[in-house]
Amino acid sequence: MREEVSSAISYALSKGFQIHPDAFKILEKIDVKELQNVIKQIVREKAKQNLFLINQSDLKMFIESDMDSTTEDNHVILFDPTKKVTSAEGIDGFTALFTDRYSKLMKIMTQRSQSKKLTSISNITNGKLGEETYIAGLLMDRKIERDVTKLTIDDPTGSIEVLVFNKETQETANSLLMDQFLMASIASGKNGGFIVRELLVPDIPDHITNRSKTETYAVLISDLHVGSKYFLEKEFKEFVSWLSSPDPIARKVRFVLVCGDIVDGIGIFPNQDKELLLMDVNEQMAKAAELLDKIPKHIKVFIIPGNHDPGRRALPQPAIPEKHNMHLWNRENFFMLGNPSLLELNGVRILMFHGQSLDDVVGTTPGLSYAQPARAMRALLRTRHLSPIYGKRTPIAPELEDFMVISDVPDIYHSGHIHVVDLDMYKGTLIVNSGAWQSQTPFQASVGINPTPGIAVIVNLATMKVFTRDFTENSS
Ligand code: D5M
Ligand code: FE
Ligand code: ZN
Repeated sequence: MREEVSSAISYALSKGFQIHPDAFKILEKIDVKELQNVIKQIVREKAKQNLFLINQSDLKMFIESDMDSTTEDNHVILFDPTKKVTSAEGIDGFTALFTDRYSKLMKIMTQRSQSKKLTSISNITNGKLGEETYIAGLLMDRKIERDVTKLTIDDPTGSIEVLVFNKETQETANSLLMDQFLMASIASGKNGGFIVRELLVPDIPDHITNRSKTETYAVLISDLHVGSKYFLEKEFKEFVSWLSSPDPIARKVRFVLVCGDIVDGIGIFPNQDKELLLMDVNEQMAKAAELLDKIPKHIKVFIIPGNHDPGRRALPQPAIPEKHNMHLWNRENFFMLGNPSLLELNGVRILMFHGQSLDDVVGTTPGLSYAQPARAMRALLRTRHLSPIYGKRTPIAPELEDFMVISDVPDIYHSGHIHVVDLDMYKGTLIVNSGAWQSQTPFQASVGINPTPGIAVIVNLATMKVFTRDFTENSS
């Protein structure tokens, strides 16, 4: 008998278990590297049920060839910025970025009937204002005064200031995000100036969600922060071992999506070292790899970076560079992608974006808070852009193309960063903020952020039914 097999058996016996003779034959077939883990899982699960015999059926599901082959696990990477980022320098770069943002969003807007009445801003400022005229551009400035909101809108031909008096339209105007695309119908005011009659944002259309043909589950997580004193290692290990457990849902998981902040990083904020357990980013990455490595091979793992991970900080971010995490890059079932990325899993389109810009959305929009990140994500979906606000907290690279425009409507829109699990369904798109595996840090306490760590979000891709599983001690 192989050494690994006998040590796994000894473990089970030491916990008071018996092993059915038929089970022995199967033990030999289980991947040696996973055997110890498999036995520990079974022991734990069965002990909970007061059953102390390991039989054939307990082990069968761990043999690769016995995996339910009807559970499809097709994936297509539709967009990954890693090889596309170039970063032109200086003003020229930002001009190109904003011009591309305008034209990509204009293309989306032309699907609206009102777009037939569009005219360029230079036409208006030159005095050619018809009966019903629409303009479209990016919101460059907003002044909210007592009974008027003033918007400055730019298109490639010029810039215009327009006035909003109508109370309802003012509400829309006041909730717009800076630098976002919008369309406005305008008329001449009696005392001069241009009065807004209607404001339109790109938004997503109501749509029927794509579904997987088989009952396949995707698990959405983010913000591990490995290396931080506050990383919940025990809970995360519980989660990873659940993936190879006999739980019937776990048996149908084929995808794990990790939405950034894998490690805590070094020098991300002042005095961070006081909160670190591992002081070297490569040590942090190695530790993360060691933990993630225990995810069984039949599960595909997609990883994007966040603002704490090594590599470029400005958006869009290329994948975490290979030199920091050889182990993850070298595994066949691991996919290291950039931020944002778009995937298709069994036909279901999933947009992954760490969510850095949510700080700016929450910070500049009245009524939004860190307690409900899905509402801030909904606001971004309506702008059809992942990070419109320029010049606040979120660093944006001067790319020649704006990769942050949401051109394709996703079935699932997944972010993290806020460390609070929150779910929402908007016009057929499932919005998921997948929380964190780091408990509240002193900084978060000081700004009143109450994280909900240790929870995984699980989606049945066949039905779009979504639920959470809590891996913290006081649960279950
Ligand atoms: O972000 C963790 C949480 O902390 C998330 O809710 C955003 C919030 N955060 C991050 N930086 C700031 C600043 N500078 N002010 C206010 N709130 C912030 P993480 O990316 O994991 O550090
Ligand atoms: Fe984070
Ligand atoms: Zn973050």
